[in-house]
Amino acid sequence: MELGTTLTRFIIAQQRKYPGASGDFSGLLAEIATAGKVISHEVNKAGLIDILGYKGKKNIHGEEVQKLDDFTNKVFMKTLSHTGHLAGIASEEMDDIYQIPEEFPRGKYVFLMDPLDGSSNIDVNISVGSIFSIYRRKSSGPLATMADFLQPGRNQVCAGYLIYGSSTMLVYTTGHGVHGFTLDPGIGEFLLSHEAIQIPSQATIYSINESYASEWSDGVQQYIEYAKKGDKTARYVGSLVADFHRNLLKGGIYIYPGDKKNPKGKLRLLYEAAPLAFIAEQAKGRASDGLSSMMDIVPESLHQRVPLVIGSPEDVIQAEKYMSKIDNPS
Ligand code: AHM
Ligand code: MG
Repeated sequence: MELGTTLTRFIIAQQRKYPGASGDFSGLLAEIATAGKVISHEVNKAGLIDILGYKGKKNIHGEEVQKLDDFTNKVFMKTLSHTGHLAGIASEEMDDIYQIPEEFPRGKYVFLMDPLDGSSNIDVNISVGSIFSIYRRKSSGPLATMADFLQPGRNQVCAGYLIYGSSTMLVYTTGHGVHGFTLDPGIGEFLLSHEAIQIPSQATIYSINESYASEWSDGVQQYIEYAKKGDKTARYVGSLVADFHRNLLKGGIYIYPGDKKNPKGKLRLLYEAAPLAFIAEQAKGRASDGLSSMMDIVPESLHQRVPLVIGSPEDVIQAEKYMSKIDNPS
């Protein structure tokens, strides 16, 4: 479609193009976009938090100021609860499943999110993001069940992220390619800026926190040595959405491995790894935990952590070879 097309128009056109596609997403994506605008507006004022007050303090208007993690979580909950499309929500910021309140109709999907990924970077004006994932629920009773949420990434019907950077972008997939929209702050609309994104099959960037190198497995250590001896160069923001987004557009590999101290790594399967894996695969990239496809891992618990290797397919395959041959010889 023509660049500059609004998100709403694009979604309607996609629905017409794929007749089986559920119209439910129009409503949901529109509300996700609204939440993104509200959060973007708030994140852009982050430098004023000291001036306006921290959590527990009152701002100049005498209102309680929330931490941005809390704030973003609440924005999504409030914006999405009433849509009629969801039965429940799970979030990195909440211990348990949130059931859509009785006052609203309950729908056939569940929503999972990391409402503000990389939030430790916010004070120093580094890009942060929100990651989301949607599954069709398994159960049919009035309440969402844990089984509705503990589904392999392969079952996702939609995944995406918002990145609050030099501009705010919404990038999403419903299984028909990956599309990116940039917020035009002048008119308050997300406009199509990146249609059918495809990640380069191989690239020069590797992204990993090298300060943990002494804790890495031999396979990861040797892959990074190999990468450095070749033509690769390091780029690591320390904000997953920012690192992933750069690598998606320019090509590259992002690794957050398990290590001796934390065998499962740091990142969460359901809120971070699975949704980004869906996007990566739809952009012709690849994602795994080093051994198995990320999309096929069946979650055992809501906040489960998982090692993540994601990005340009040839680079990911190369890293997997090191990790499987050296760390798991059989
Ligand atoms: P968060 O969800 O608590 O923000 O943690 C996830 C973040 C990612 O954005 C980032 O890639 C990673 O933590 C950085 O971790 P580290 O400082 O260990 O490299
Ligand atoms: Mg996170």
